[in-house]
Amino acid sequence: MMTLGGDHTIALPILRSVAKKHGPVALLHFDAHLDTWDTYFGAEYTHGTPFRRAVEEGILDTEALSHVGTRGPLYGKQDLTDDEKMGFGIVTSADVYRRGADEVADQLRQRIGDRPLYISIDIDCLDPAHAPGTGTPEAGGMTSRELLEILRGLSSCNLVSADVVEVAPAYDHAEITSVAASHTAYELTDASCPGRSRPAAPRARSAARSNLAAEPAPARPPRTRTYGRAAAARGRNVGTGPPGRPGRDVRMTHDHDLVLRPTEAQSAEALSPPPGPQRR
Ligand SMILES: [Mn+2]
Repeated sequence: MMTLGGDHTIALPILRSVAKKHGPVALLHFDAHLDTWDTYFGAEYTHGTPFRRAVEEGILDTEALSHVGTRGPLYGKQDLTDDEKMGFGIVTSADVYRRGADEVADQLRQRIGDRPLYISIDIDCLDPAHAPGTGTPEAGGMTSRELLEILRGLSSCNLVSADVVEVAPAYDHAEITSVAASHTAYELTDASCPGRSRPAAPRARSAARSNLAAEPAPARPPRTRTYGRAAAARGRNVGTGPPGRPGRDVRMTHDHDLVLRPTEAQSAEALSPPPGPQRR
């Protein structure tokens, strides 16, 4: 079952229903915020508190709770310590950027194992560049590419139910948020298809990538071009510099690695102060 929100409050009654069928479930919570606050503006049941209520009600498996994309402001001093006590692990949006979607998905899969899994996606996990139409946008978020790739990397998990929430069309522009949310919902639908299995895909992709890094491609004579000095200074290819003038070796390998190396003359020039107008 997948639910489209609506604000994040709806996750709580949905989790109650899911737990009636599957027992306490693993939770993967994509969000800029923790949503484990005790109260929000004095209220117990709000879009900032559903997962604390769920832990209190015993409907979550506290061995497998994770936030992904976290970066938002805290509501109180105890927020992080309370959250940790409840059993949550945190993958910040900066972690996703630094470690990459495949590695994050691998670690989440290990944490989740074969437990029944609920995925709750607050669209504000994305950067406002990818999801401006939401109630509490926070800068520095994940890209839609990172979110979709992590979800694809979780396709072997036992996903039993999911939601996509906090899309606010009134704040959207050019359907940017709706496009991100609909593609996210599509990936979740695909991931929850019974009998569908792509367990090895993310690992295979990682392996292929590391193989490329470990074993260099077969040697091929690199094409070498010398560019004009002015072009090199601007980093643009506007033609070949005349012989004898300081230039820059540009080696373009077949897999499009571009390696810029200054010539000896340029290196020497860089060490001496640049000629410029005399100061008075
Ligand atoms: Mn939320």
